[in-house]
Amino acid sequence: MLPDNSNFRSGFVAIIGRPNVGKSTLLNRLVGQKLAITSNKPQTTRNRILGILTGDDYQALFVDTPGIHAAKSPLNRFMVEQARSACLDVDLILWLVEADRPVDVESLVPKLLEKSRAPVVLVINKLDLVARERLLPLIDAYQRIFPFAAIIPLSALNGEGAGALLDEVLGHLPEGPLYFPADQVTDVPERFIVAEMIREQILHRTRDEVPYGVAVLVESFQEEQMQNLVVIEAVIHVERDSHKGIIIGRGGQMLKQIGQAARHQIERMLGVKVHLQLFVRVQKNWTASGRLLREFGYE
Ligand SMILES: Nc1nc2c(ncn2[C@@H]2O[C@H](COP(=O)(O)OP(=O)(O)OP(=O)(O)O)[C@@H](O)[C@H]2O)c(=O)[nH]1
Ligand SMILES: [Mg+2]
Repeated sequence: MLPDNSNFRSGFVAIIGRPNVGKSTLLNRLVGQKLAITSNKPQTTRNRILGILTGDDYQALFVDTPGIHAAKSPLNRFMVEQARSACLDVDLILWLVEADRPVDVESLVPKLLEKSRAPVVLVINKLDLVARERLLPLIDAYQRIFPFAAIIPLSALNGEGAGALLDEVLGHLPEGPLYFPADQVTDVPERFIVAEMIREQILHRTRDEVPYGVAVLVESFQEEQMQNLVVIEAVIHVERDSHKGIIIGRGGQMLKQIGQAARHQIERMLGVKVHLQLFVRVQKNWTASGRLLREFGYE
């Protein structure tokens, strides 16, 4: 007999908010696996990233997005457009804000929310950073600016409150099909996550304008099944000669550290040994070049 699927619920849930509020940390927490890279620098995420959570009677499709900000460069405009378009045609929007920041009256987010028909849950993240008594006035202030379906404080970092958010999300999913096989966690290719894991290590180790001018492309990905090994070659593209010097470091030390740390992450994800070779190339002003943006996957 076929299982009775009439009560199966599924739907898309966009995670939006300003840069650095913890959207990608939340996506990884909800899915229970590292799909999106995170860092303490704003504008870490550049693309939409789907995270799939499947239960016995539901499939929630979470969409992590780049932080919404006043974008000037073509790369930044691409990023904000990714977030904007993610809010269309979803069943629910999670607007993430930080518990340790005042209500941002200048925020571009409410304007975006007004255009969407989906209900909005306000998620007040980084609960671990504030005393409880600071929460009530914040909730009160947010309630004045938008009619939220719910307001949920949590810590994406330590997981406190994540269960309550999941319950709330499931309550908003309409009846729907299993969109993806139950064991699939994302729709982005492994190659993309590999490139992102390399970029993440650069974000963690560089500062000023260097991390913002980095793009990573995996040029080759060869599985050597006999040896249970994957051989990966990737190119780190930078905007200036001086940035190339910083990323390579004295005697190649910086590049070596980036490669080692990224390799550990990639091995964890793939479950096999990885041989990772990194190259650094200068592409002057690629963040403003339509052709290079397309080539690097930002179109
Ligand atoms: N203390 C604390 N830090 C958090 C929490 N959630 C995220 N962070 C930190 O906040 C920083 C930003 O997290 P991300 O998940 O990269 O933020 P994001 O919103 O995806 O940022 P963009 O991709 O740049 O828009 C990282 O240093 C995280 O470790 C939390 O609940 N508590
Ligand atoms: Mg992010």
